[in-house]
Amino acid sequence: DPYASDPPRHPALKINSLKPFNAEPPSEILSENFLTPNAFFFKRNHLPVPEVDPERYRLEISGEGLPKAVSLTLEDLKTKFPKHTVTATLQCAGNRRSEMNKIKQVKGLDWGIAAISNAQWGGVRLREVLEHAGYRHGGAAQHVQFEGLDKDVSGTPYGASIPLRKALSDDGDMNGEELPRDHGFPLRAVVPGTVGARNVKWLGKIIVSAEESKSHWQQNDYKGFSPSVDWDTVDFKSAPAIQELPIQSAITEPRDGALLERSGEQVTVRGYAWSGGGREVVRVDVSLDGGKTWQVATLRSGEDAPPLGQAWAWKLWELSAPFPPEGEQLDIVCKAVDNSYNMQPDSVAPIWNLRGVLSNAWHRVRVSVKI
Ligand code: MTE
Ligand code: MO
Repeated sequence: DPYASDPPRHPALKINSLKPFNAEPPSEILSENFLTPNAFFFKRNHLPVPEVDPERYRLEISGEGLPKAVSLTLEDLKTKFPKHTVTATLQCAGNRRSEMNKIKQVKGLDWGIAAISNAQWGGVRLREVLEHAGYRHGGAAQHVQFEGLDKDVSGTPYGASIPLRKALSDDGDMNGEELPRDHGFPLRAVVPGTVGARNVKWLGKIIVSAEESKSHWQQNDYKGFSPSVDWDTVDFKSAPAIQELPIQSAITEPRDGALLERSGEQVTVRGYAWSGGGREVVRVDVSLDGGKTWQVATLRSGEDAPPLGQAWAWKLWELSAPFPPEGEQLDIVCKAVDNSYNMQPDSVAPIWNLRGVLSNAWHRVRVSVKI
């Protein structure tokens, strides 16, 4: 069993697939912590978790614009470069796929609303590593390809790439703890504002290139299509690889189907909101009546206001309001707005796509109210 040496995991995680291991935390955990504790951070593995000996680990860097291939040890990375930290939210392209599945079957893991988490990552800047390796601008280089140390049965590693100009940072710790095995020990690429899939874990190779990664996940997966495209007509070459993700928000509390006590109290709704590409969430609207009337939620960001275009971390939000005077049901809805005034679409069907990615419609939960 190639998965026999996978690490132990927290029993509270909701498992979507055991081998490879894919799991999300209970949604309340997300809104309880600005920084998601590592044990609860969602886990998305395509392959077995590799066992990497930190003593023998090497990061190999090569390609376009580099005078020669360079190989760095963990010690090199820790001693030759300044340490940087960045708080960045990671979201899988397939977060909330289960809502698309309800419209029409899609292919992929049936994620709920918690294939998203937030961490403070500590490590070295990719740009500084490339400069150390002697990278010179001006050639044909357009992309930075990443290769993981996790391999399928044919020996093909997980791979992805990002545009060269996005090449910002890669990292060695997570929330101040050693990077856990599930999250890429000993080194992963952290690409703030960019879809989870490009944040390559167990990073073994960096290749500066005129071309995108040739990997299956860059070329024939993680792309968006029209609702009219099906598996007979899909042409993966016709769509760009997902990099930045669209504006997103969801309700973490109460849960769909919950029973709330009226007892003269207020109803409290909590959730998360985040946008890709460093765009900052500036507002979250919440409705208790299915979208007829709206109230503005309070945003709780864990940090000082980020510089323009560098809002990498999510915002948690909360709305406390009196129960509507009548009714035994609340139809709670949320939608977020980012600083480009991008907003979420109101329903799932018009954004449905065969891979179930980019699922960011208004999030709705229906709860019962006990008189
Ligand atoms: N990197 C490697 N080497 N192998 C993988 O399977 N999965 C990707 C990305 N990096 C993956 C990888 C995907 S699709 C996502 S969403 C994120 O890692 C998940 O990161 P996490 O498990 O730390 O939450
Ligand atoms: Mo993902």
